[in-house]
Amino acid sequence: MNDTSILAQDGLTLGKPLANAQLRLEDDGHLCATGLCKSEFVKHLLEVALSHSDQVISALGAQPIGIGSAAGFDEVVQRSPGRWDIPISPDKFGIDQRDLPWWPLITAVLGDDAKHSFSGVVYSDPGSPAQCWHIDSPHVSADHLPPHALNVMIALHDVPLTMGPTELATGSHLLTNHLHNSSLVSDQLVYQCAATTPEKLVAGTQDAVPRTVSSALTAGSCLIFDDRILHRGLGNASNNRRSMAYFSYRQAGYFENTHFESKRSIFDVKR
Ligand SMILES: O=C(O)CCC(=O)C(=O)O
Repeated sequence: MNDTSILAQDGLTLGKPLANAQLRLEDDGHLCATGLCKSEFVKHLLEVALSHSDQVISALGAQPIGIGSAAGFDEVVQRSPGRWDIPISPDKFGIDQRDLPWWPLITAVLGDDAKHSFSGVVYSDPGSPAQCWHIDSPHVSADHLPPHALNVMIALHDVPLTMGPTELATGSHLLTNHLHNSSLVSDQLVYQCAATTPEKLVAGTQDAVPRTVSSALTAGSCLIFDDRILHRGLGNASNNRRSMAYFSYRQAGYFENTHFESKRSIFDVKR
């Protein structure tokens, strides 16, 4: 899969779209790059994601698994009921990250020495509920800094609203700073907590409640967002599994890991 010609439409590699994307990330904290990935590439990602997920879920078998990063395994985390996060490395996906269509944006924002931190597939079962609002990692300074981490979520098939795309609170990356706003608690922002809502971010201030957006996605479209933005996966009311691949990146000097905290493997009990 090192043939770059099948990876991307021109999208973010050209001057103006890249600059626009950077501005969107700064102001809104997210953007949707419609149809960024070519269909052969999406098909390849979906095949790897489905076959790897089947292996992991079958190896998990009847072992109990809770909700959240600390209650999961190295190979699988249940992010919310029926929403499964299965890490898959770029090697396993068979790709070189420098060839990926969003890489120019990642380096423009996080620096030329940006690092890959995680990748995989997050899929939601039919009937699974919406998540609680959350951020993926907390701010690191009371002053607003550029993002320390970015996520790219790729629709591996068309995702209509009934299938529950990701919902984002526009501009909320500017409002989730618990080091600046003492009414916010870092753990309540990162770990899904029903009390964390877009309204809560502006309670007692003159700021407007951030506008929430979720839209149907076509296969190959990418949601790219700041790790600090308030977001959630919506409920899957369809009869089909919803699969999104993801690639997460960090600044070279940023090491926190609230994403995969468990230190056990699904294979431990079988050894
Ligand atoms: O499933 C989604 O759309 C988002 C998942 C997510 O934000 C998470 O599990 O942290």
